[in-house]
Amino acid sequence: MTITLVFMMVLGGIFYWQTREKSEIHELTTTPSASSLPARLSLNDQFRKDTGRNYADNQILWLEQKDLTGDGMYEYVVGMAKEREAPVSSYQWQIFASDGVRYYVVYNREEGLYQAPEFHQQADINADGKEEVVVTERECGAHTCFVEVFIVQWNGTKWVNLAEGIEAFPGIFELQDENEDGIQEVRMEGGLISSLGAGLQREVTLLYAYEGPMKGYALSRTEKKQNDIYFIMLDANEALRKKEWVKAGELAKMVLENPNMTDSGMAPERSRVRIVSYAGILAMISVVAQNSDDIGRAEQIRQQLEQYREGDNPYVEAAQTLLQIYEETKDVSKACSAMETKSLAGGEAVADFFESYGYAQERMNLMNICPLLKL
Ligand SMILES: [Ca+2]
Ligand SMILES: [Ca+2]
Repeated sequence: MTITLVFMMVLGGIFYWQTREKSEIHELTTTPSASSLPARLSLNDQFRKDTGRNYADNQILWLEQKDLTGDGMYEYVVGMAKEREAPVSSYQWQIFASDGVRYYVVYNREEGLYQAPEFHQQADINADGKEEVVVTERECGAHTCFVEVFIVQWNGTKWVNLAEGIEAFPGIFELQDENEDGIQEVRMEGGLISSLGAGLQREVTLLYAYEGPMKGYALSRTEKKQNDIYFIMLDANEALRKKEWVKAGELAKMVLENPNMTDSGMAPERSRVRIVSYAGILAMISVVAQNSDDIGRAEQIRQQLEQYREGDNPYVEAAQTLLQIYEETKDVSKACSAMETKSLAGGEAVADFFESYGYAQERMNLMNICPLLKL
């Protein structure tokens, strides 16, 4: 790529010199006077002239000029470093519009801006015929940064942020047109706080779709990464609560078949045996919920759990209780409730999956060990 470019520049240079030697050399012998040249202001100079602002070049982080309102007059979008006051710098970004006489600020963001705002694009990203300005702000705490999204447009009456409330940590922001209908969706990837005290976490992707001028961009989907048995177990539990038996069964099976799957390596052996054997229980519930006669398959899973009868793990015993009550009553809710009562009999310390949880760690309420309606 670079080599091609250099080659083309060399070729262009040779061509220029040949042309210049043949025809242009005489015309260029006199230099036009500076006053006869049209004023060629840089964008920064034009901006300063139009707005009457005295921002120094090195204060201006980015500057864009475009007709965002469709009235034939261009607007300015500018990101600036405000006065740098030790030990923190502060920033600002603004939209300037003209009333035909002068330029004035129509949108201003400066409060709490201690990181440089990032300009992404100005285009009609939601295919409503209006231009949007896309900017992200970043706010950082001790361990993590939050990214806030601004998709600002002139809606004909006022300047509005269509992405009001879209914020994520650490927040990788992206626009994408997933279903190729010409309307861009907002994709935020994040979910991880980088401090040890935060505990086991997983990446989460939040997708926001455009839902018209009133609602703007709204959350349409959450994708949670499934790369650790702990989180897959939580998802299997949630699926059972929603009576999604097949999905729950598949997730629980994933844990049983990949008992060492961990993203962080943080789960100690004590936690691992608890997580896997509890997932076995969820698999058993899923089996009999789908087919009340399939006690044989449930028993197979229970036997498989015997290998996790270690230390004080209560879930192998609980699986046995579940199956025993189920065989007696043929009622999965009853069996599930009885199991919960038994595995929780000794309190949280008995049923907990981790000896300690991080402050940002997803957790299941221990009252939901039985994910079915309690009887
Ligand atoms: Ca305009
Ligand atoms: Ca638009």
